Amino acid sequence: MKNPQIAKIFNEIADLLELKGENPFRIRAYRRAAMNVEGMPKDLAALSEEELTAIPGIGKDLAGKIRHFAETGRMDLHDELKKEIPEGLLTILRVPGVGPKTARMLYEKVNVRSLEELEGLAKEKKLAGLPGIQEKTEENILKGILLLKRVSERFPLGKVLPIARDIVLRLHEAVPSGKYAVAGSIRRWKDTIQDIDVLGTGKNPDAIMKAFTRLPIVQEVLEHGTTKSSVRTAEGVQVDLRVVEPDSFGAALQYFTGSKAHNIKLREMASRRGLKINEYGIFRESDGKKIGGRDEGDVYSALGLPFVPPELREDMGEIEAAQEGKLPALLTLAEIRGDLHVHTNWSDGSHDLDTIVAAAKEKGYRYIAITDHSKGLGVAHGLDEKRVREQINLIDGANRKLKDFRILKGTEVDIRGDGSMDLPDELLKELDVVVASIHSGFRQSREQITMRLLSAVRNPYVSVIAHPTGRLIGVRDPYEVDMEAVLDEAARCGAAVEINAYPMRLDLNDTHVKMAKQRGIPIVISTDTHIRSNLDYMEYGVEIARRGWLERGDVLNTLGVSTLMERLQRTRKQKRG
Ligand code: DGT
Ligand code: CA
Ligand code: ZN
Repeated sequence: MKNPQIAKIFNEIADLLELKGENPFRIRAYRRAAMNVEGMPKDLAALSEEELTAIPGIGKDLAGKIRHFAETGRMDLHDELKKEIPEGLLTILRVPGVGPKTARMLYEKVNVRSLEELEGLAKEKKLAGLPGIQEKTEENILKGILLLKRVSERFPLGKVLPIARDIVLRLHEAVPSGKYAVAGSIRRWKDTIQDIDVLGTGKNPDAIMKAFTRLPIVQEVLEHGTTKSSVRTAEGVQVDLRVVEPDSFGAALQYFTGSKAHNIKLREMASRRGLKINEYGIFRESDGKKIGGRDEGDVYSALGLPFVPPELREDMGEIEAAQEGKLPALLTLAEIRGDLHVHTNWSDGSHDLDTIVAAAKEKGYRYIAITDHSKGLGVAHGLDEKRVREQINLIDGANRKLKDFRILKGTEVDIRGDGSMDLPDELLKELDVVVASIHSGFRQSREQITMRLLSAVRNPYVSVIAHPTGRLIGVRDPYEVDMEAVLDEAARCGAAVEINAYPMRLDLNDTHVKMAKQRGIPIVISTDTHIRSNLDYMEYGVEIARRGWLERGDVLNTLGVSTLMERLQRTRKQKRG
């Protein structure tokens, strides 16, 4: 379906013409065409010129342009205008309070070509005094830029998932007869989220809508309707609630879970089978009869497919796999037997050994690895050789008193700037699990960082590379690293890589997880717990694993403790050659 694409291009043409100061009638014609095209139920690309000109606002000229676009994927006028006018000016147009005249003036007088340049000049107070710009205007431009940035910001999953769950819980409390679900990218467990999509159904939609707009988290009601309402929370997250008929709930849940790409492909499959799928249900095209939509599974069964788990719905091969009966048996949280990256108050954790062990036992785990930081990490009270040995003794003693639970002796050894390990091999050798990671020198060159990670991978006693890219979502970008080289070497050596489940990290990410799986690299999912409640983050790690198509057999901490220990020892032998 090319309609939204065509609408967007028409709108951009209008913007660009406006920036050029062109004839207002011509500009309006493009805007009107964009609007009409967007709302067309039929695919424009499939229409003849005659059928196109029947659409209000589409004359011979625009019809020709649409045909040309359908055939070539290009629209010449759009391309020409984009060559003439810097792309960044289009963004500036989106700043509340900056119209095309101002944008053009800024470009001509002070050569502003991007949002960043505009922000810089406004901050330095270099705009006031330009034609039509007073001090106040300058302030408003800055405010507008902030707003625009906030709107285009994506939130870390860990920030919005708890909000989304809270909303569903409170809706249940307010209108218990209703049914509610979180949809959108949250349900697919994407690591960053644009907005929260919630779905509801029930006998009393008005009551549900009312309850929603009065939730305590609501700071601003953006829209209050009978089928859709939108609010903004104090954190600046937008939440949309859609209320649908009960017999459309499944179809709507499928539709609003996305991803868009996944849905588009399903709809194409449906139309080849003479079916139409939308957010209201599944319909036979021949007579318009509704054949399903109450349950989400209806959508997949109508297409002869097994249910596709939301985490896979990215049009990354899941539909083909479903057709061939080759969907993975995705890992589940219940299959996790232990946590291999846990801190205590020996370094920067909050609890003593006994407390964290008790918390892990409560979760039903059979083992945890204590992996406190090594001495190089002074800020975290990293352990030197002497203290590591003391901790080893403590753990040996504790293990003697434990039944059906094992504390694995470990460390999170710092990978130093030169690629050496922060603790000597003789000591690492005595530990069950050695987790290695980078905590400094994030700005080193790609070559240097890759070299450091490679040297950790090759170290005969390093079991796992922890948080391999160092990113903190929304805070710190990943360091520059040749991940393929690191993973290739991990595959060769048998070293494992970590999915760090800490919500700000989620590192490896889904894409890297797939790359690791393709290479047959064992994966460990760990929480990097510093305080006992962090143990619950395992869920996030498992979900990233699921987005990376992992099955139980791909993940080391699904193993029982003796098998796990054998695997770790075998890797050490393999590495020593
Ligand atoms: P986000 O919000 O950017 O984190 O990602 P999503 O996937 O939640 O995207 P969103 O909120 O725009 O839309 C929610 C779902 O609704 C999306 O995954 C699929 C469906 N959807 C929204 N807009 C369209 C559309 O124009 N076409 C189709 N086919 N599906 C759409
Ligand atoms: Ca969304
Ligand atoms: Zn750690």
